[in-house]
Amino acid sequence: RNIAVGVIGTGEMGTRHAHNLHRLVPGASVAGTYDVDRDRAARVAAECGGATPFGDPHELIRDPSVDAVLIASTDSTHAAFVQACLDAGKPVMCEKPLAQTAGDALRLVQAEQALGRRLIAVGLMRRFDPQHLAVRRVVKAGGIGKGLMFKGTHRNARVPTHLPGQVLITNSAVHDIDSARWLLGEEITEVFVRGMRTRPHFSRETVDMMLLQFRLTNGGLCTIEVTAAAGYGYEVSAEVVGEAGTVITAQPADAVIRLRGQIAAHVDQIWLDRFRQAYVDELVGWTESVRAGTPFGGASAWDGYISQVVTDACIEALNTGLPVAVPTPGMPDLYRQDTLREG
Ligand code: ISE
Repeated sequence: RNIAVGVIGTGEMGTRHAHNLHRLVPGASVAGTYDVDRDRAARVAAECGGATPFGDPHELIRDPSVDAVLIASTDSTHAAFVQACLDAGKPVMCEKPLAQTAGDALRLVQAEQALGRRLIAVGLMRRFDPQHLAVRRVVKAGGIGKGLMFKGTHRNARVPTHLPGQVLITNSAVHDIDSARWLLGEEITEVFVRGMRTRPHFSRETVDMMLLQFRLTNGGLCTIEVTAAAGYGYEVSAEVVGEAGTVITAQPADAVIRLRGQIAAHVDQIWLDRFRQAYVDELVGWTESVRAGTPFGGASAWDGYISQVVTDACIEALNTGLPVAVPTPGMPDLYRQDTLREG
């Protein structure tokens, strides 16, 4: 059965998802698009086999030609669109973050529980990245012994002149928070965050470089660097330090050049390139789960909610300068199926 997807938000990310659904995901198609910029929505619809451009996102969600919905609009609009999909009883893939606060994310988890069906998938695509999956496999197999520490780096090339610290946390660090939980299989119990503005011409509220430190349920530790203005390129790494050894994501460059006393390799400039394959695999996994009526193998609404609980605590830690305890609510039965995709 073909899965016809309605795409809400056709900026850079939504356009990529639409193109992937149309060109690279077997058994999927784009049924319709919506964007605040109508021309952009119409252009993407035309590029995706003559899909219908909608003037109203709620009409798109309710339209009988739409089997499932993908949300890639502005972060602050996510939660309301996800709720509308639940109201319509339609599966939804929501780009991260699921909501802006833990309270809003919890309402979605509760609504999903009331339905008794897992309709929400969250686009934390690193769970589908081949390098991250390879690290996860090594940790799971127990080869490096008990996982003790997660070390992450997350660098963005583009230099923003206005980037409030809380946006760096909810929009960027949310990925590293998810990686730490997913790779170690532990919850975060305490956070400590320090940030800085790296250039004097950035706006006063900008915090474009951050160090986040966490404690985990098993007593383990995490240390994460998030940089928004790295300049040289886009790079993410995830390392697990175990009792007996360590494992880190390989850098995915195609070739390493040795020349004139230097070793050189290509560095991607943006996440759409670095995670090209992960975005495709994520949608393959999602549309397969929609077709089969089985839970998505990536991040669930529960994962989206817990990452929001942690980002709330990180924002408080950044603003107060103090360590902040993070609640670890018990996972409801609905989310108990094994959501770990072993690749
Ligand atoms: C962006 O929204 C993403 O999701 C990227 O994966 C992340 O690396 C970047 O920092 C975010 O701004």
